[in-house]
Amino acid sequence: MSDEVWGWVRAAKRIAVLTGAGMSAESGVPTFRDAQTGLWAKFDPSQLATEEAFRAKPSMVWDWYAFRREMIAKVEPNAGHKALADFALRYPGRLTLITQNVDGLHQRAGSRHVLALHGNIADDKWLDPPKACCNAAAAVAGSPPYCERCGNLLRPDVVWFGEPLPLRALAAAEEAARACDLMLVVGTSGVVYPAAGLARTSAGKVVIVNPHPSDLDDAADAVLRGTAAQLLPQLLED
Ligand code: BV8
Repeated sequence: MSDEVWGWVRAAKRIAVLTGAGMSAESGVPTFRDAQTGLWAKFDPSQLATEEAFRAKPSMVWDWYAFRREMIAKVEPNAGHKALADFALRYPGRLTLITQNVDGLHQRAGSRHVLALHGNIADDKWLDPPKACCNAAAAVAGSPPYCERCGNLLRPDVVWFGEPLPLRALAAAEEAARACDLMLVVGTSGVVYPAAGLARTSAGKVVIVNPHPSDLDDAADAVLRGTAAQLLPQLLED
């Protein structure tokens, strides 16, 4: 661990952290771009994580999310997730955690007020604006479940490509980027926007934690070639 970066963390009053799928890799959640095991390896993201795909093939897309949900339910947060949660507990108000991940592992590690830019895979919502008859608890079981009266479908409460991010979370993330004096960018390839753009609008120094090159390396003041579970405990220890 470079002493210089370690010094930046010590000195930072406001730290913003942006995480991606690599944050959960050591918990056993395949990343999106990881060729061998990557969920996307068989499918182009735009094939599955879009409203069009869901309307065209609702059961295929629903089953893909059901598969991911089952896998995520079996894994545990790793030492990287825990180091971020512990740091925030030790230094209230000093760290803003922004994630692209829908797996909920930051929250399960004890992180609070997580800005989940792309939603949460564990939650459902109605595909079309719900009518008086649409009661999720009474939805007919199926792939996906649906409203018996009007046929409205339940869908995962995640942000699909081409859909806007949750406004409050995005605004809070942009504010955190503008106000930070250090941004840790952990486990992201930096190709999906507007999330990746936060690293380019960071007012603070940008430190990347990633074992491999990413699209944001050019925006970094330091690049740490290592993993989230290895490096975050070292970076955030007192
Ligand atoms: C929108 C939820 C507008 C669903 C996801 C500007 C330029 C270009 C394109 C665009 C642009 N602006 C918008 C776009 C279009 C699009 C986009 O970005 N396309 C990309 C593909 C080019 N963006 C959108 O569509 C966004 N919406 O723009 O709406 C709008 C506005 C108003 C009104 C209407 C519309 C919505 C984007 C969100 C899509 N949803 N997820 C689901 O999960 O099913 S994105 C999803 O993919 C993830 O959430 C994540 O964001 C992304 C995957 O990226 P990463 O997390 O970085 O993962 P990846 O596998 O790629 O990389 C892992 C990294 O970890 C690697 O670098 C690896 O080396 C590293 N690693 C591996 N192991 C470890 C590790 N690091 C540390 N430790 C380890 N152990």
